[in-house]
Amino acid sequence: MNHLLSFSSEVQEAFDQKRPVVALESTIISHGMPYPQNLEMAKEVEQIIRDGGATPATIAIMNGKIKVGLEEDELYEFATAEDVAKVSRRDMAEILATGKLGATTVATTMIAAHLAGIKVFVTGGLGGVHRGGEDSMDISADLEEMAQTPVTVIAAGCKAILDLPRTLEYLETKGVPVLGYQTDYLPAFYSRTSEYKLNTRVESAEEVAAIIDYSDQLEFKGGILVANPIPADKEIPHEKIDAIIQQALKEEKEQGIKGKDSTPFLLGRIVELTEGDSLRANIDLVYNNARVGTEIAVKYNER
Ligand code: PSU
Ligand code: MN
Repeated sequence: MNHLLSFSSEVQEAFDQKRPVVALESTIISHGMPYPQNLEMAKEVEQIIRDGGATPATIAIMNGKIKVGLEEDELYEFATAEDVAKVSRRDMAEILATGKLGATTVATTMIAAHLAGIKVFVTGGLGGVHRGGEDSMDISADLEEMAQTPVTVIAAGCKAILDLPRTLEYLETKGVPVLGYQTDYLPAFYSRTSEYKLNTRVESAEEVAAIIDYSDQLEFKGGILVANPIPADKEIPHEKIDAIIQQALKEEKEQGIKGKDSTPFLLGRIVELTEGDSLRANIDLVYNNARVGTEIAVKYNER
């Protein structure tokens, strides 16, 4: 094992007993949701994974180590501390070297999961090509990570703040399978569906586990995206959320917000503009992804 990794006792025990482990990210806690809902979400998502028969491993950077599995007081720290860095691939070595607190994005959670030998990772939404990305070149490092790190990510598609068709094109170019989980269309995070048709539809966790297994056998270095729609009774209809997203994007432009601050700003504004409805939907879709991701991890572990 890589010496930078530090396992919680729960995760260590799961590894020792060869039981399935599911990775979780920490940027969603520190930068994706407000306190106290972020802490409640972080604890509940772990419990859903345990209830499904796997072990949760929330990943974060502390004191020059990559923590794989956080204790409850550490979850609290990441949910409340003001000075937590948002750590993507670019930042990872620096934050380890300086011993700062770092919340891992999809990209760095994948890197850590791969070092630890964890194959399945549950989150909310994947980063992607930002709207206007053809000029700004703002393309999340998450996409490049999907191209080069063999971890399966369960997400509710990509946030509608992004350019969905360009994000799909990017993933296709990089050879990343996008599996619609019981859907033919790319889910649009807060809404169940978008107009963008996917190449592959899967019906069950077994099917996903088989695809991961064959990807391993091919020695592919890239990951797999499982696009799992938000439950019907929890979604925010397109018509409603689209206008709010436009408003948030307009304010972002006016305030000159760019780079790594873009995603947290937009998410936060959308929560305010929907008076918390988007936060509720965001939490519900994470729970739904945790149920599906746990089943996938269990089935993969049985192979
Ligand atoms: N989607 C969410 N909440 C989040 C993020 C995405 O619903 O908090 C975070 C993830 O950690 C993702 C990151 O990896 O935003 C992408 O940021 P950027 O676009 O700067 O790469
Ligand atoms: Mn970016």
